[in-house]
Amino acid sequence: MRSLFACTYLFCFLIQNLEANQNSVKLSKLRLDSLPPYTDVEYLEITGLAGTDLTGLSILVLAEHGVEFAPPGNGGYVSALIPLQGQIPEDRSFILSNSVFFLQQPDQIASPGMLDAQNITVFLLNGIPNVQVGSDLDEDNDGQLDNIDLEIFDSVSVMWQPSGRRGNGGPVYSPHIFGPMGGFIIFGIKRCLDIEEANQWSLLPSHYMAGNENPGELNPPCNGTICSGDFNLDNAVNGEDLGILLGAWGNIDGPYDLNRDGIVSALDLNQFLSNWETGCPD
Ligand SMILES: [Ca+2]
Ligand SMILES: [Ca+2]
Ligand SMILES: [Ca+2]
Ligand SMILES: [Ca+2]
Repeated sequence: MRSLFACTYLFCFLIQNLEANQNSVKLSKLRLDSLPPYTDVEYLEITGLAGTDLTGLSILVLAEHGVEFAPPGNGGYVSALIPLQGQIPEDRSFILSNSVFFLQQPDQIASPGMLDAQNITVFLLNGIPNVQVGSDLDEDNDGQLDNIDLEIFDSVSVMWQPSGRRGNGGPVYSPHIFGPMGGFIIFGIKRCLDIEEANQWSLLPSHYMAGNENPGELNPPCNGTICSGDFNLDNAVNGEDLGILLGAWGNIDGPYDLNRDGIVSALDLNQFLSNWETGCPD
C-alpha cells in the first residue's frame, strides 16, 4: 500500500484549480411537457462546478412557427431568450422553470418556452444576443441561422418530426439531436454526464412526478452498473484503471469524476485508491 500512498502525494501537486468557471456550465435536463395531470410543467436544468456565476450567460430557445404545410417547416423562431441570474448551487443543479414547478424550488423563475410537439433547439450562450422573442433567425429555413453570431457553450435539439416533413418538421440548429422517435412525443431528456465525450442524452419519463425524475439532483450515470473505479469493466480495480484515471486528469465531468463534483482531480484519485483493494461489490 505504501506505493499507493506515495502515488497520492506525487499527484497532489496536480490538483486542479477547483474554482468555479463558466466553461464547466452545460445543459443537463429539459422537461418540455408531461402527460396529465401536470401538463404545464416545463423546466430546464443546468449543471457546472458549484459556485459558478452565471451572469452574462443566456438561454436561447428556437422553435417552429405554427404548422407550415409546405416542407421544409418554418424553424428558427425565438420562443425564449433568458439572461441567466445567480450561480450553480452546491448540488450542482441549477433549475430554471415557470412558477408551477413543485418537485424542487427553481433557482430562477422564467418560462423556458420549449413548445410542445415541435422541433426545438436550446442554446446555452456566452453573452446575450440582441434578438427579440418572435423573430425568425432562419428566414429561408435552410437550417443555418442568418446573420447572427452566437458564442455557443452548449446546445441540444429535440426533434419530434424529421426535418423537411410536411407539417411540423422545421429545421434544428444543434449538432446534437435527440429524436425523432417515430412520431412519439419527446416529453423530456437528460444528459448522460458520465459519457460526456459522446454528448449523449436519454429520455425522461412521459409523466412528470416525484420518483420519475430528479430535478435538482445530478443525473444518475447512464452506464449504471459500473462499479466505482473499474473503468475498463473487467471487474477489478487496478493499474490499468489508474492509467485511465490519470489520462483524464482535469476533465470536466465524465465517467472518471468518481465523487461527482464536476472535475477529475486528486479527490477522485483518493477515492480510486480506497477502492483499490475493495474491488466491486457482488
Ligand atoms: Ca438560413
Ligand atoms: Ca424560419
Ligand atoms: Ca478494471
Ligand atoms: Ca471529482
